[in-house]
Amino acid sequence: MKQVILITLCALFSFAQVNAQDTVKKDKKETITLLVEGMDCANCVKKIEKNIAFEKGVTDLKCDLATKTATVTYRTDRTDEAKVLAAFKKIGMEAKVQKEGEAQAAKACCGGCSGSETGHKHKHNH
Ligand SMILES: [Cu+2]
Repeated sequence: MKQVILITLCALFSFAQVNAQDTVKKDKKETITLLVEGMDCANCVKKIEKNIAFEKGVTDLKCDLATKTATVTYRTDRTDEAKVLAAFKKIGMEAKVQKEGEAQAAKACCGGCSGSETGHKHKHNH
């Protein structure tokens, strides 16, 4: 009888362990496309890449200057959408989640701007 209990306990224990490992291993990733107001030249892109790419939980980042969008991939167990948006705010940029099919008409304030800051004024300081 004692042995049966021991085996049962053993089975239960290993089952619990497998379960625990499963939750640790899970790394769910989410990719969101953000429309970033104020991302209007190469300097802005650099600024985003330097800051957002190193945010906790962010695993991938792609900026598209032409559409003013940033595609961010993050681990859902480390961060969330609100935190990613807050990170943009921290560097002085307003980001909005862009829903699928809501493609934004590309409209750069200064087409061809290389970030030299000559000849035009940005709304923000780099
Ligand atoms: Cu700029």
